[in-house]
Amino acid sequence: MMFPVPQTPAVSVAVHDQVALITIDNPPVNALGPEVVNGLSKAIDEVGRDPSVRAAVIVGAGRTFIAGADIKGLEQMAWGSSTGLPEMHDILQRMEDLPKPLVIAMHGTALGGGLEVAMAGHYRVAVLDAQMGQPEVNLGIIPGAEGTQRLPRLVGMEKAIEMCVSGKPVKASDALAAGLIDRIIEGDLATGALAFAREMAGRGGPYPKTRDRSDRLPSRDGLPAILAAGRALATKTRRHMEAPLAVVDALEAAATLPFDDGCLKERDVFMRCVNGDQAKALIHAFFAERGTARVPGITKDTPVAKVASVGIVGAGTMGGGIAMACANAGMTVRLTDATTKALDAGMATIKKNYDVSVARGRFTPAMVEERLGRIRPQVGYEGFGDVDLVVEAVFENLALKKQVASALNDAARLDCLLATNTSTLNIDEIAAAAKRPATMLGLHFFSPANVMRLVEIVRGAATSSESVATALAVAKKLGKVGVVVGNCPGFVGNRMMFPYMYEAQFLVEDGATPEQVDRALTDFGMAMGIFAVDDMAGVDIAWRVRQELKQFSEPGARKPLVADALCELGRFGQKTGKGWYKYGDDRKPMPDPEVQALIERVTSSAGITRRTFQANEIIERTIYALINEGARVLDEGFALRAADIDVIYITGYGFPAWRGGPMFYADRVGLKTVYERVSAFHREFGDRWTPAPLLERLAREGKTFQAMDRGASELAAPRA
Ligand code: 3H9
Repeated sequence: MMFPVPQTPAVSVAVHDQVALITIDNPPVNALGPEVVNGLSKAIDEVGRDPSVRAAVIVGAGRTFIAGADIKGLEQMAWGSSTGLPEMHDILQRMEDLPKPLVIAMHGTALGGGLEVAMAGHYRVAVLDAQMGQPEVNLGIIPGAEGTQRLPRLVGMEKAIEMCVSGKPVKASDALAAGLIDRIIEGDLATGALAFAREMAGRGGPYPKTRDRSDRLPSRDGLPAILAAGRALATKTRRHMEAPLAVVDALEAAATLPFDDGCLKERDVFMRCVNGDQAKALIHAFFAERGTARVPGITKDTPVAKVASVGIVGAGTMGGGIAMACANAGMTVRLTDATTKALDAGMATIKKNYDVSVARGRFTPAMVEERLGRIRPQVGYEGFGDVDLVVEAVFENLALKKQVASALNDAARLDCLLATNTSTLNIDEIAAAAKRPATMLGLHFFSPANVMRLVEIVRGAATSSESVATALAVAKKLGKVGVVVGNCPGFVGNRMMFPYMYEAQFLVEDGATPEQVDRALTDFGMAMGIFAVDDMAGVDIAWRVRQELKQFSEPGARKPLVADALCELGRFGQKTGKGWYKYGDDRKPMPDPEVQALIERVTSSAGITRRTFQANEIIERTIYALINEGARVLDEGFALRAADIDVIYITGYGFPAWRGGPMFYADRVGLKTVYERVSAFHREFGDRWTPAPLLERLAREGKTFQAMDRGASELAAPRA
């Protein structure tokens, strides 16, 4: 992604009644690229030199104040193709040293380098819906423009640690309470900020320099406990990540070193982080997520239908979660189910989930009331002729889904987008029943649908570009990431999940324990181990699918024996209190000796020789199985880019973002190494490990998935 060459200067100065208004205009988000930095530097000089100017205000044009350093520049630094970011120390110091008041006026999101610029002003004002934060840790780096030295001076060390470790922005009202900003401006921001600047000039100097402050810094005695709590927070909440711990080292310097030395310390930590593997992976994940919106055949001119109202068919777990996601995004929802009983149960679950959000402080009771007010439970399709989108979320059964699709022919408007929430079924067969295939697609939400960010947008054979563009817009409106995928069994995520899950099960049959495999995976960074996931999803789901799959009926194909034995015992996972693990009231998985005995019994009667496994072998067998299938999906054209697969696995399957997703991870390991291990497993275990042709080709040519993405392909023809 390149920023367009600006038609107007990136930074301009206009004087209004003796107050200079410095405007930063670098679309889309006023990132601190070289033109902005140079322009800002010149503007500060100009304001300083002009005796007729009594004060100055800095604002951002367009949708936001500065949203941070240009992440493209950071990416180049991370990969060693650029030596550094623009030098900010001198500019920030000149801003603070201005003999006239400098007011920073913020709207939108003042993030990273944007907030760092703001903290070098004498005063900060913002509109009520502005947000400010230091999100650098989410990119694997730390603030690099003195933010770790100024932020604790303004808001105190504890708050600064919380903001820098979490990377989460604060709202203007919180920023005011914390001392980060001085005033909230109602009405026009620039007008209010100019008036505020005049007021401050009227009061006379000297004007407060953040770097000279120490009143909010902790005492030497109090510091160790605050830092220890900060490091504990980083270890607990940002597991395996280096930057959240590193940022505490830089923040510590604010309280122990003079300002300039603290800045040098920050620079050292910043350079260490930006040159590390995690920054490369997280920056890749950032652009990969935004890249999902680039779909062949969809341009800025592709018409996007307005979606303000939604009909949802099925008030079960998925339908209820989707209803909450839509209501949270301000849409009105008609939620229907076959019986009043099912509807009541669905609404009761929705209310219970909202109560949890209130208990956790995420929503106020008034917010919940408003959201609940948008969901109208009903039996039947009354009013479905008025909705803009229908999401069918009935039980995963093709005949039932076709029956609903056919009923929607009469109930929904012809231009209404029809979506089926399926995780495995053929979209085209369902679309044929709806008889309007151009406006029909799959929206594969992940459970809980009101929380999980991923939505696979499944494009059928006849789905129109307008429908896909509308689905992408809906995903964005819901605060989710929509990834367009092709129509193959399991689509992208679940299709890759099967070989990964089965390999884990074979490892257990070959001698590992479920807890050992899960531990290896969570140590690798997966949010959950695969056996804990299987227990949560229901061990019986794959059992039922497996009974239909051709793969296991082929002679010689290895069948997961223990999983079948568990299901035959009714150990379906969390819902039955027992699966691969046993569960108490707290739903925490506990190893179960009965499972161990079962594994030994089943494998011994099958004549399997068991042995011990090390964590690295567990990771290779599970994660390489995922990668090999990913390469196949990509080669067959069911995913547009390797990066899309990375986004799917990071946002939907708990793959660690700091490893960049499975395909990026494979690139980092080296595709030749991955291919050689896959080939060795193929020789040892047979056909299920047949190397994907794409993996073989890229390994032979010494290429990467990332390089391949640069010449992105079209989606494959959907399955017949
Ligand atoms: C930093 O500041 C380090 C400093 O300490 C060091 C200073 C020296 N750079 O997300 P969207 C692009 S680290 C380059 O879809 P939204 C984005 O790729 C930085 N590009 O919009 C997309 O391009 P395209 C700390 C950027 O409204 C377009 O803008 N800052 C940057 O949903 C729209 O983005 C951050 O980490 C950037 N900084 O959300 C903030 N930001 O259309 C990162 C965005 O071609 N950014 N783009 O695909 C965000 O969190 C969101 O983009 C934001 C807007 C909330 C700003």
